[in-house]
Amino acid sequence: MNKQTKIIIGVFVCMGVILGVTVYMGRDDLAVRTELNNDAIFTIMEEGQKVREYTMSEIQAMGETHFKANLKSSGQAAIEYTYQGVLMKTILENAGVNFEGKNAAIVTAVDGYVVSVGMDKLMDDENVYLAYMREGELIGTYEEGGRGPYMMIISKDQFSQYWCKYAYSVELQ
Ligand SMILES: Nc1nc2c(c(=O)[nH]1)N[C@H]1C(S)=C(S)[C@@H](COP(=O)(O)O)O[C@H]1N2
Ligand SMILES: [Mo]
Repeated sequence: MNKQTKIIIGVFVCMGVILGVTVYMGRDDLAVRTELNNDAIFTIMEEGQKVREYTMSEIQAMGETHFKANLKSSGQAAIEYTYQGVLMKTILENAGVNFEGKNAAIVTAVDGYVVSVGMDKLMDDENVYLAYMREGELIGTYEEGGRGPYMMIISKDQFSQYWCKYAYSVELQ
């Protein structure tokens, strides 16, 4: 084997090792990301107290639906996306909170954004959802540059300013 052949083989071996390491690390990342998303907690409050905490698979099991909604970011045309999530009222009912005499659902986000959704909208069978997937992909955490892991969507709204990205809790008031 001459020197040139040895160098060429050496280069290929190095490339193979680098590729292997990259793929291995990428797979690790994906596992961690999937776990972080599934571990993502959504909290139900009542009278200022935590009453339930749900993981993504617990929420999913309550009755996942596909629905369409128009995302209208400022300065851009509306885009219709298909989302996956569960009706917000279903989650509240599952937690067993009291709906009587309540006027609105208050949804709170990690960036301090707070949205109030009136009972008429909340009780609609096809309007207010807690979503975690868009076009078949996880919405993603704030840290990942996503809009979730949970996002409250008012699908019948023409504009999306009253949606709540990075939503972490809900309470009836
Ligand atoms: N937590 C949180 N939710 C939010 C906002 C926000 O700043 N923080 N902005 C609102 C606005 S103005 C819009 S248009 C939609 C979509 O925001 P995006 O354009 O950043 O996707 O999210 C809404 N929900
Ligand atoms: Mo907006």
